[in-house]
This record gives sequence, structure tokens and C-alpha cells, in this order.
Amino acid sequence: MYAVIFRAKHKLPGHQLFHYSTCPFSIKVRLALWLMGLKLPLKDILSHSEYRAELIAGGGKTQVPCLRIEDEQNGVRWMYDSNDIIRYLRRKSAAVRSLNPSQ
Ligand SMILES: N[C@@H](CCC(=O)N[C@@H](CS)C(=O)NCC(=O)O)C(=O)O
Repeated sequence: MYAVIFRAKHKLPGHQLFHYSTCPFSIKVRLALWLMGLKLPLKDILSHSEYRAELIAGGGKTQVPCLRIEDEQNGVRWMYDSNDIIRYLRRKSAAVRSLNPSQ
């Protein structure tokens, strides 16, 4: 019961989601994150102009949602499409769960 209401939160180091609250594509990704029990920093580009500037400088456009992915193998990547982001997060979620089978 509690697992349904208070979903386990698996942090995803090296990941940040650029979004804004009323964007339907961002809402879809945030809902997917919640359902998968994943936690990562959310950067609202409408409330914080510095996040918007960071998104343009790094990803090249203002479109949200955008997932910033940083790892040692590939450096920094910017993933823009909500369906691509959710597909990627599903794979990550499966990997995280296989490392933490009790959660
Ligand atoms: N195909 C994209 C559509 C994303 C999209 O249209 N986002 C809107 C906000 S809801 C946006 O950022 N528009 C401004 C822009 O493209 O610069 C997705 O599924 O993520």
C-alpha cells in the first residue's frame, strides 16, 4: 500500500530534466519519472532564466522537455523528445532495479 503512495526514489546521478510546469510533454515525462520511482533534478526554464540560458547554450534550443545526461563514457548529451526520454528512462529504471532488487 505505502509503496503505491510513497514510491521508492532512485536517484539518477548525472541526469537533469529541463522542463516547465504547464508543458504537456514535460508533464508526461514527470509522470513517467514518478511512476518509475526515479528522482532527478528538475530545472524549470520559465521560472529560472539561467536554466533557459543553460539549455540553449548546451542543447542548442529552448524546446522542453530536455534530458541532460552526463557520464564518463560519453560526456554530456542533450536528449529532446519526450518519447525518447521516456524510452531511455525505462531502460535506466530497469538497470537500477536489477541492482536494487528489494526496492
Ligand atoms: N516532440 C516534442 C515536443 C515538445 C514541445 O513541443 N515542447 C514545447 C512546450 S510544451 C516547446 O518547448 N516549445 C517551444 C520550443 O520548441 O522552443 C516532445 O515530445 O518532447
